[in-house]
Amino acid sequence: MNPPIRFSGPVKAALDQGRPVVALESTIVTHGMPWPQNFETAQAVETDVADAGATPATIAVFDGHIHIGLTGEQLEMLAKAEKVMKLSRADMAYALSEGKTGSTTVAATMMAASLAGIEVFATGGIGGVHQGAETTFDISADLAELSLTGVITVCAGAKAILDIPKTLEVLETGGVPVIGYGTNVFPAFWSRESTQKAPLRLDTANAVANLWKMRQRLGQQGGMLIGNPVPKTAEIPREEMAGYIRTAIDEASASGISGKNVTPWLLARIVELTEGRSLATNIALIRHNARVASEIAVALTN
Ligand code: PSU
Ligand code: MN
Repeated sequence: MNPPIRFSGPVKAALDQGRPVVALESTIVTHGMPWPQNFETAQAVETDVADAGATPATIAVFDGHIHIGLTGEQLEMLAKAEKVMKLSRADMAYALSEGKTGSTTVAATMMAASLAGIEVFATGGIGGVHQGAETTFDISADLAELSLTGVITVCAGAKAILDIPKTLEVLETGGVPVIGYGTNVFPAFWSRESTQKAPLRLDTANAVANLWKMRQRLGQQGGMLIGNPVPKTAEIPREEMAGYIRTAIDEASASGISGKNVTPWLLARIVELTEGRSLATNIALIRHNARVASEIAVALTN
């Protein structure tokens, strides 16, 4: 294989020397949060990773090349961009062969991280099975990617805009270990708890590293999902989110929002409905995930 990858200097040095690296996605920057919080958060997350002893590798596609580790200018360009592609497995190679620029979703970031030899990845929330998927068939490619690609993905669970029980079923079918990190309950992004149990539970970064190494001893190839609940001080309780989510989903279907636009549209609408509170929660949880992912990356090098 000969993928068109450009590494930043710090990421290249860390990988060459076997030091811990944490991959970070960029769709949260282009489609997940408004300016300027998207830019400030992307920078804060990189600092969080560095403070925890790992090298941050934010991933995006520029002019037909996968960039692993971005400059401040590249990050700012993405944060201000209005028309970059939101790339997933289905269109990653198209963006590269056509020389395009795009941000990477969980699925595309996992693909790129795996090609680059990065084993740990922090995001906010994964895509999943949408409510009403039995009629829309809207199931994020993130789930298939988790079953295919060998990257540990740290998230704050699945947003309650998704059908969480069906999302967990699809992950189980795909052979993806879903770990509650310090919790018995699968987290629901803005809220610490969903109505679902976490299928498995681990309490330390070392335990996650040991599980990962055991999967490698068994020759298992896919990813693992770590569900790390949002810190208590930043959470919005489930009962309170339920109303906002219902409103946003009803409006989206009435307006005919479909395909790739569904998740960004719902996230933006929920920021409005919560008068910005959901954004503050989103920022807190991604920073928390970055710290836990860094601890896991460090544990893997021990
Ligand atoms: N969750 C968030 N913010 C985001 C996303 C998820 O809180 O920006 C993004 C991620 O990049 C995820 C993508 O991979 O949305 C899922 O999109 P879709 O549902 O279209 O697969
Ligand atoms: Mn979708």
